Amino acid sequence: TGKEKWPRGDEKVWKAGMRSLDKDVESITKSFVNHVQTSLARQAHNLDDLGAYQAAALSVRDNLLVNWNKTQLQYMRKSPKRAYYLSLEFLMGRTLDNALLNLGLKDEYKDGVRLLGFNIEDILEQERDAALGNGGLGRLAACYLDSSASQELPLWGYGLRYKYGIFKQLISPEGNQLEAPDPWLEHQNPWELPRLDVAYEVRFYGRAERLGDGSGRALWTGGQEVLAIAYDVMIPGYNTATTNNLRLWESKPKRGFDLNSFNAGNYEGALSRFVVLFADFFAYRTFGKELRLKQQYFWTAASLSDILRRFKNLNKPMSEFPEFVAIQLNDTHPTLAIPELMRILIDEEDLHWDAAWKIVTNTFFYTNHTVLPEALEKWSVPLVEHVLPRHMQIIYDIVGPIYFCTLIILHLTCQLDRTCFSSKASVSFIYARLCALTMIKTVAVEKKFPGDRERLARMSLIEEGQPKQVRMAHLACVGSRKVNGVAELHSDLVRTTILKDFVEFEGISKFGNVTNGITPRRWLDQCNPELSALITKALKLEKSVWLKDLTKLEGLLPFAENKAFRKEWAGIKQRNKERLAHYIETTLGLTINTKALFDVQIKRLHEYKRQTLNILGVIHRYLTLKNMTPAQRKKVNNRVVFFAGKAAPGYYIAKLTIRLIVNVARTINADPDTRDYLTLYFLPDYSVSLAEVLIPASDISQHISTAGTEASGTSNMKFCLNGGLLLGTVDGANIEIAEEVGESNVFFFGHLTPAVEDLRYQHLYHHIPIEKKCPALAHVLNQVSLGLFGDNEVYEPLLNTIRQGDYYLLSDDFDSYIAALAMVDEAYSDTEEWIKKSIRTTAKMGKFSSDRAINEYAESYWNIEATPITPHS
Ligand code: T68
Repeated sequence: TGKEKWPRGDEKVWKAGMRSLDKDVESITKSFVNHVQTSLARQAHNLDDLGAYQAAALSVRDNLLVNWNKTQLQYMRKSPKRAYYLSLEFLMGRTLDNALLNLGLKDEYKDGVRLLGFNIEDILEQERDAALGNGGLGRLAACYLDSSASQELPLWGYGLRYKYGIFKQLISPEGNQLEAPDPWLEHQNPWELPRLDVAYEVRFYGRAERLGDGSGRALWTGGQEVLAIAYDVMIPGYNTATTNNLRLWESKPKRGFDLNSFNAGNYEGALSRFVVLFADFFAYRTFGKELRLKQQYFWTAASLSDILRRFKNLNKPMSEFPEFVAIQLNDTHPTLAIPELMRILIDEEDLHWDAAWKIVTNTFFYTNHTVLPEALEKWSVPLVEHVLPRHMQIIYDIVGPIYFCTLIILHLTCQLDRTCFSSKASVSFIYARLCALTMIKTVAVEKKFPGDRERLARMSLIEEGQPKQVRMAHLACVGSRKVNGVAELHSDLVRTTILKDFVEFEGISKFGNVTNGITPRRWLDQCNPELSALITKALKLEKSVWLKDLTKLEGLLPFAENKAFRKEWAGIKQRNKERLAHYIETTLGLTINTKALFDVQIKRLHEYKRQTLNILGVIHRYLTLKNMTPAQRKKVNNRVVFFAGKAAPGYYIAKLTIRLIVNVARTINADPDTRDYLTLYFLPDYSVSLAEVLIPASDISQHISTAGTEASGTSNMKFCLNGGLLLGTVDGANIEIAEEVGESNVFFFGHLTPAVEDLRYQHLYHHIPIEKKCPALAHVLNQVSLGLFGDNEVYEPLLNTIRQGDYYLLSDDFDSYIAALAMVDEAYSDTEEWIKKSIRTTAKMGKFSSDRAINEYAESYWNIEATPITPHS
């Protein structure tokens, strides 16, 4: 407001000393050289590209910090309701180019570094990807950060500062995936700001004792305490001063550590093991489940402490917490935040259970990212009890009455298990609440559905078994204000399958949908600058206008009819193919035929994503080509097939699929009969940066999951935004993309979701041998079995997943898949028509901007508002 008292010293002297934003080449080169001299202690004669990257990054960071400070100060002064995005993964990729774009300083830096003897492209190439995630879920979080800052929304991200990103993927000569660590912080990370002053204590293990006064409060003592230290990453909005924050936690041993609680021999090992955090499932194998649980708690507890501290600065009563705070749970990974907030409110803030529960259930929002049963998170009760004894009590207090009711109904009341209810006080507390009918309406469940025992068991937060397990999706659901899936079909499946009972009980209005989105800044303007420039020229709009309102792309539709425009459009696709070919040539030494249709499937390796269907389709094409005369072959479209993606290190079948792809590639790329018409590449070590080169070069991309298994997919959106067409199943966001761009511009195939259950049943109980059911596929499988691609017998376990059981329905969809590929060939032969399809596709992708998605969350979920940052604060 400018009216507040200056905090200390002479305001004028302070203000004179403040840095302002760089705006011209001169101030940029000055800042660059200053950083070379002081931050890097180097000089012009010993500065290489890496050093130049560091200097450029540091000077850009200074600019980001100017806006970051302004933003945080204004948030503090205006105290708007804020949203917090809790995600265990943020797949940010590279930062420098995005920061330059968002600050509007790309040209100035390009010119500046040229004056100093560097090329901006070479400098940008020096940056390592920040790969703190596995796939779509982590990249979505990164897109949402970009969009929330660009839409001027007060949103912070909270995550973990892993010392290692997802493993680096190497491919052995036999075609096996090997995993190497990714120590991404090896060189200094200029994009983070250590906040050594922001630290919280987090406790594990120990004892939790109820106070026994019927209040439900408890004392949690002993165990191990570690410190969470904050590292802040600046998140600049595009074309706005808003610069939000991503706070990542690092763990540090607490001084004055309780040595008694520790086996001295284990001290070193146990501590350093906790400090080393991994992004991927690798962690399970190396460090075990306990580490993952500790990571989840460490991160949620530190984040909640931080959020509460900020709320307390407002001097508002605790009951108003949900009016100032919305917390989004990115999948179930941060679900421990629910019992943790209950613990803080009850044990530390002295609130009654009901008041605390009301706050909690008005604060949290839960996004589900999968309905695959095997992917739903569950934690063993004994493990949670060991690591987080107080939280286990609270979970039982949430579920207790459900559990009691179930037991009462089943006449098993006497079999109360000591491990569940460790003291008399616990039992009496739960019983008191049961009698008061104030628990999560469990008695009401019984009232509403009298005698429906199966329903009670299904809805319980605790799954019976050896050991018992906490169902995190149920906990996230009952503890949240709203729940959503990530595409229309997926949200429907959430409502009708995994959370059906909760929908019937709590009402449908709690269960919504927010279809995923992608940021057009990174996924069009940055990765495809030529196309972006052409669009700007055609639309006759400022780039900043359509990049922030992507529905403006519709203005491209008439240009599909313009021959000169189509030529420009196709020329850009061609140059993007050459750029990709150049990249592959320089990194892998392979020569790519750029006069071919580029067919791309890039995503995590998983059976449900059916990379196997794709590679079997490639083999089918190869066998067909082999059977043709040279004259016949000449009529066939040339095709280059690209795969990229990582398999979880312990996922045997997925790794075998990689091996098959690599060895099929070896054989067919060397075959003089066919290699002019069909080649195949597995590009190792898929990353955000590799995606940025691949996506703009693709003609067709494959999104071919078994119907009902891919929640949304987001790369499908990226390809279509860049004028690539989609070959896919009627699944996830493919459906909504087709609704937008028109079915005539999408190549759909395969069975639909409602058929899947029956088809699986048939495989199990009315098995038809594959030779009879799908001879074309049987032939392909036989050729692999016979050793056409070497490795006799090695692939049998993979092939047998199809021959027996065929859970992902490859034999049901193979024929229609091959037919769809043929339709692609036919369509591609009509070049002009193909380019029209490409233009129309891009034109209709406006819906899939993550700006749209984040605004839906802001309005319909979090109830937060844009808070523009005014220049003079
Ligand atoms: C993906 N999920 C969905 N999970 O598969 C994809 N899981 O359809 C969707 O588009 C995307 O989320 C965004 O909504 C994931 O990426 C994980 O990466 C993951 C990580 C750890 C544990 C479980």
